[in-house]
Amino acid sequence: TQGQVITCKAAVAWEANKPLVIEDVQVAPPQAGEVRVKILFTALCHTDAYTWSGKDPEGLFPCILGHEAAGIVESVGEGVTEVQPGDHVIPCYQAECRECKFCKSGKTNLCGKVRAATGVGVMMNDKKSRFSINGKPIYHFMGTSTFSQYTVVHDVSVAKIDPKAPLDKVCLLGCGVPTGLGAVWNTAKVEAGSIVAVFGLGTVGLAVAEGAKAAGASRIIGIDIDSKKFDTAKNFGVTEFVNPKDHDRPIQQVLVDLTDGGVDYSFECIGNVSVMRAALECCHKGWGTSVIVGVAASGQEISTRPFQLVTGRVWKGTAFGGFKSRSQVPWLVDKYMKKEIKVDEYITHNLTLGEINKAFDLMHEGGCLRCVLSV
Ligand code: NAD
Ligand code: AHE
Ligand code: ZN
Repeated sequence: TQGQVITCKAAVAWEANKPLVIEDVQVAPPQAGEVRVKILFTALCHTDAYTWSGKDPEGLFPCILGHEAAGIVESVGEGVTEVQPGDHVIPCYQAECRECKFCKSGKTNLCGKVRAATGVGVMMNDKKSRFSINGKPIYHFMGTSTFSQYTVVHDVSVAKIDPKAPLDKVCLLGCGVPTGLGAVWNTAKVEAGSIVAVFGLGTVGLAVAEGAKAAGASRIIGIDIDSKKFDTAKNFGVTEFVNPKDHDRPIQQVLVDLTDGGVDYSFECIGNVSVMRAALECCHKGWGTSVIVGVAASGQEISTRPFQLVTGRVWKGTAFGGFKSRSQVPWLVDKYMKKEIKVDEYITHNLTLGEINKAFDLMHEGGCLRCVLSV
């Protein structure tokens, strides 16, 4: 297949909110600096649903969504040195080139090398897509497009992992779990003894709880409007549960009272701008830090009284938990293999690519954390 166009099945999002359609898609060979990957397993993340909904200003249609996956390198383009056919890999929507201003800064995991292309659904080389259906181009998504049996990614956007790792599990290390763990370990740098509040107990919020427990947090308060979430959340380290629906006061006041003045760290893992405000305002005066993890729709804005910041609260955000993708995803895989982090526990459903619309429906059900599709 090397050097040839591959025709394979992919789930195409033709239009916002219209069911995805399994199509025969032509996948062009990788060009210089590109890698063609056979995707074996992909999970769905809330961000896929967000872009599909049409609320993502970077959402382009028709496209192939998907960014939490694992597979095997099929072929590589000219000049690719770090992976070769047969390598087991995890695509990384947050690239790491190790050469750009961002990578060299040591201050961020964001990478500037291919971001301009991935934001407009094409590859960097020729600003074109490698996907087409009978000659009609189909856009890439997040530089990953994993809802396809084959995809083409930039070489800076692929992490080579231990071939012994089960791909049907470690696909989750492409997004949600690292995001939550890293928000705690890299972005907030939670210290032992801290009081932590987690808003939203989906996969990302539960991974925050897991990370906070590992960091030695003394209290981990989980906040969700779905009380059924608490039972599961306990297994990930949540020690107390608050449902905003059980209170008639603003949730930030409830939390400030529960914690003698506020929490040390809070994390918004929903994508709701009014919850982002509450998450900031439930922080302790003088030092409380709030991390925005959730992705909010186009046009949404955050607000608070500047006095909240003047009096020492800190507002931060995180992308992929601040992890440097190519360097640290393999390390996360190793941690999973050593049973130092959970992954299996976040997988509540297993379906096939052909059942992807059912998988999107499941995301709106309380009982679903991650659904892994065999591709
Ligand atoms: P999810 O839908 O599984 O979880 C969201 C949880 O929030 C659910 O349990 C839901 O009941 C709860 N919730 C909804 N409204 C609420 C409210 N008003 N108050 C309290 N709880 C509420 O989603 P997920 O896959 O865990 O992703 C969470 C968010 O993180 C999404 O916005 C996603 O786009 C974003 N995300 C960001 C990054 C990043 O790098 N920054 C990475 C992955 C995901
Ligand atoms: N196109 C979206 C951006 C959404 C966003 O913030 N994405 C996160 C990852 S979410 C993974 O589930 C991210 O990494 N952002 C940094 C980046 O470079 O995109 C919008 O709303 O405009
Ligand atoms: Zn994601």
